[in-house]
Amino acid sequence: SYPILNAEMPGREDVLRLTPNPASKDLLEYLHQEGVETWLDRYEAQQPMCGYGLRGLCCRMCQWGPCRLDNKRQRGICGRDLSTVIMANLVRSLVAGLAAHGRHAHEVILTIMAAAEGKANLPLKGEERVLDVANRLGLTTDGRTIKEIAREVAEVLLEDLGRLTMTPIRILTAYAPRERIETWQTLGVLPRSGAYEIMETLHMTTLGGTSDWTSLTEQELRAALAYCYSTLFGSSLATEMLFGIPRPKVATVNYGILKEDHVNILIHGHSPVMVEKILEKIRTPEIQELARKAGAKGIVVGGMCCTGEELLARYGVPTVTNIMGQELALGTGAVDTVVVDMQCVIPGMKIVADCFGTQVITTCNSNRIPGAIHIPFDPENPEGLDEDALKVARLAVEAFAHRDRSKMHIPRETTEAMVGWSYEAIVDTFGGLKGLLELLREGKIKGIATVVGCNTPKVPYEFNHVTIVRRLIESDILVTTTGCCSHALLNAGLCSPAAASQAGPGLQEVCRSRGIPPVLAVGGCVDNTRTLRLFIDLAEEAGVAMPKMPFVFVGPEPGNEKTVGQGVTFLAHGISNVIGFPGPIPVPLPRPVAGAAPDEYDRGSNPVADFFAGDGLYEKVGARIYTEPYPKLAAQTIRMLIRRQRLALGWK
Ligand code: XCC
Repeated sequence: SYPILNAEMPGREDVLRLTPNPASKDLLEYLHQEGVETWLDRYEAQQPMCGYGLRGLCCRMCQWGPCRLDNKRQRGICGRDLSTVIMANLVRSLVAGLAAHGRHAHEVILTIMAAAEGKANLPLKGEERVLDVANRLGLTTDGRTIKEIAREVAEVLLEDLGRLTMTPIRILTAYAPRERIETWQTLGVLPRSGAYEIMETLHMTTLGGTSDWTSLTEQELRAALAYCYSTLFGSSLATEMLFGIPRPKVATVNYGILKEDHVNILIHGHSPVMVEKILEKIRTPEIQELARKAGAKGIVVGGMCCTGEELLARYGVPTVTNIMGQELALGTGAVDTVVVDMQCVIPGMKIVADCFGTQVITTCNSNRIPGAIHIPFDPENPEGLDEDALKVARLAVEAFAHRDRSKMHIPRETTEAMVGWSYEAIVDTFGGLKGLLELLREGKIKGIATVVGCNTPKVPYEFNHVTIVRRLIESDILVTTTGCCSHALLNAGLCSPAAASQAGPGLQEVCRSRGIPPVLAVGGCVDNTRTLRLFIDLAEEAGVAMPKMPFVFVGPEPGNEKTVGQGVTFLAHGISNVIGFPGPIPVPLPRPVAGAAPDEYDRGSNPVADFFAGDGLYEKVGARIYTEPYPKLAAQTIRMLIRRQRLALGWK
C-alpha cells in the first residue's frame, strides 16, 4: 500500500522565529508591513499543497491524464503503476537539473573556445588547470601553446556533453576511481553523455515507454553519472581553465555590505562569464569616475546564488544571499541594478524590483524577464563582449541617480569569512592528502560532511542548514559547502576562522593551528566536484573503497531540480545522503509528526522508498538515502553514520 506523507510544514511564525540571520527576519517583517509580496506570502497562499504532487503520485507524461494515483487507484489510465510513476517523476526532475547544468557547462566551454581562438577578449587565467586536465586526458602538451591545449580540452568537454554513441564520457574515465567504474560497468549504468541521457530518460518515461520501474532506477544512476561527469565537471573545470583556481582569502559577506551612499550592484545566477568582464569594467577609472559624478562615494558589487559564489571564491567579492533571499536583498531598496545570467532567478525578484525601482539587466538568452533590459552574452558571437559589459556597467552606475532614498532599509549585519576552498587549496592546507587522511585516521577530524543545496519554504528558511552544521562541527566533523546552503553558513559566521571556537576539541585544534574555518565554502553548486574529488582521492590514499569512508552528503533544504542529481551523484560514488525534506517519494517517516492526527502519518513502505532507503540501492552502490526533516535529528543521523564507518575501518 502507498502511505500518505504528511510532514510538518512551517508557517510564517516558525520562519520568523527560527530563521538564523537577523537580517532576513528583519527584511521579511519589513516587506510584509510594506505590503510587498515575497515567496512567504505565495507559499502561504499555496497551502494546503497537493498531496499527489508532494508524493510524486501525479502522472502528467501524456495527454490522457493527468492521473492521480493512490491506494484506491493504483494504476493510471494507461496501466502505469505507482512505482513507475514515482520513478519517472524522479528521473525526469534529475534530467531537468542535468539540462540546467549542461547549458551552464555549454556556455563556459564555448567561451574557452572563443578565448582560445582569439574571438573573445578573455585571457585563459587557469593555465595550471588546462595542463592538469590535458594530462589526465592523455593529450599532447609538449610544444603546444596553452590556447591550443585549452581548445582541445574544450572539444573533449563539449563531446562529453553531447555524444550519441556508446563511448564512455572521457572525463569520467579520467577522474572516477577504478573500483567505481567497475561497479558501474557491472550495473550497466555507464552513460554516454549529458544530452543523450536526457533524451533517453524522456524517451523511457513517455506514454508507452518502460513499465519496469527498476529500469528507471538504473537510468537514474546513469543520468546522474552523466550529470556529474559531463555537466558538473564540465562547468567547474572549464571555469577554472578560464578564470583560474581559487585560493583562500578573507571576505566580508551579508546584507550589510550594501551601502546607502554607494552604487549597489548585485550579480546573480550561475555562469560567471559575462560578469567577469562587467567586474573588469566596473573597476576602470571611467566607471569609477561616472559613479562619483552621479554623487556616489563608490561602487559596491554584491553576489547572490552561484554566480556570487564564483566571484567570492576567486576575488573575495562579497556575497549577500541565496535563492530565497533574492527578494529580500532587493527589498532593502538600496540596490540600483541587479545583473542576472542563468538559473535560480525567480520571477518574484522582478516584482520586488518594480516596487523599489531597481533596474534589472538580463544577460542570457535563456533567462528573459519581461520589463528587464536585455544585453545578452553569446559565446558563439563574443565579439561585442567588451562593449556590452561596459554598457552594463554604465547603466548600473547611472541608475544610482534615480534611487528612491525614502524606501531604503539596509540591515547592518556583516560577517567575516575565509573563502576560496578549491580542491588544491584544501589539499595544500592540510599538507597534502596524507596530512588530511592522518587527521581522519587519528580522529581529530571524525569525518567529512558536504552540506549543500538550495533553500525550500518547506523548512524554516536556512534553519536546517545552520542547525545541522553547528552540531556537526561540535562533533569534530569537517564540513564543505556550496550553493545556497553556503550563503546561509557564510552569513551565520560558520565560514570564519573564528568559528573554530564552536568546533569540538579535535577540529578546533586542527582549525586553530592552520588559521582556517571548520566550514569550507568550496564554491558554486557545480563545484561539488571539488568535494567529490577530495572524497575520491582520500579513499584512494587510504586504499579503501569510497563507500567505506566516513563521508556523508547532506542536503537539508532541497529545492531546485538540480539538487536531485547532486544527491544521486554522491550515492553512485557510495556516499550516503541525509536529506532534510523527503523528495517526491512517499517516504515512511521514522515517527509520527507532531500535531498531526494519527491517520495522517506516513506508515508502511513502498518499493521505491525501500529501494532508496533500504537495501536495494545499498547492495548496488554501497549507499542509501536517509530522510530527516528535523535538523537536530539529522545531525545525529550523520554522526551515527560516520561513527559506524569509523568503527568498521578500525579508526577510533
Ligand atoms: Fe539554485 Fe545555485 Fe539550488 Fe541555490 S543551491 S537554489 S540550484 S543557486 Ni546551487
